[in-house]
Amino acid sequence: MGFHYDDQNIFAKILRGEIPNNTVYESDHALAFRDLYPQAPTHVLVIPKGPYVSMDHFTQDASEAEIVGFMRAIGEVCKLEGVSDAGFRAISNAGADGVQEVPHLHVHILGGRPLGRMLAPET
Ligand code: DGP
Repeated sequence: MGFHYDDQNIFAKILRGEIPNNTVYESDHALAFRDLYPQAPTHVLVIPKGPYVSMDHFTQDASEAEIVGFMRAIGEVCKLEGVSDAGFRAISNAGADGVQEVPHLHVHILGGRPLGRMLAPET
């Protein structure tokens, strides 16, 4: 399967500075900012700066430097947000079944309260 990246997605616009964001952390390869609709006291989105749709796209096509930079950014965000002791959840939704809304890879870092079970029961 080929991956198609739409450079008009909202996170591409954030990366280009066309839309404001509440930045938590930035490096050469990653940007982390607060989710507009937080679902927990800590709800940060970590995105790579490159044009990758999803985790599978990124881990198949990104360079080692991009992958290392992105994963390190997740660690930095956990440290900055102080969630390591109590715990947190990292989620990356992909595609239709994953209910991904924004087609630029992002990892949600959620914490600051007990988060319940990983998945809601099937409805
Ligand atoms: P997902 O369903 O995994 O694709 O989650 C997309 C998240 O992006 C969702 O939690 C809401 C957030 N979001 C959507 N638009 C914006 C925006 O313009 N700014 C910020 N900071 N977050 C956004």
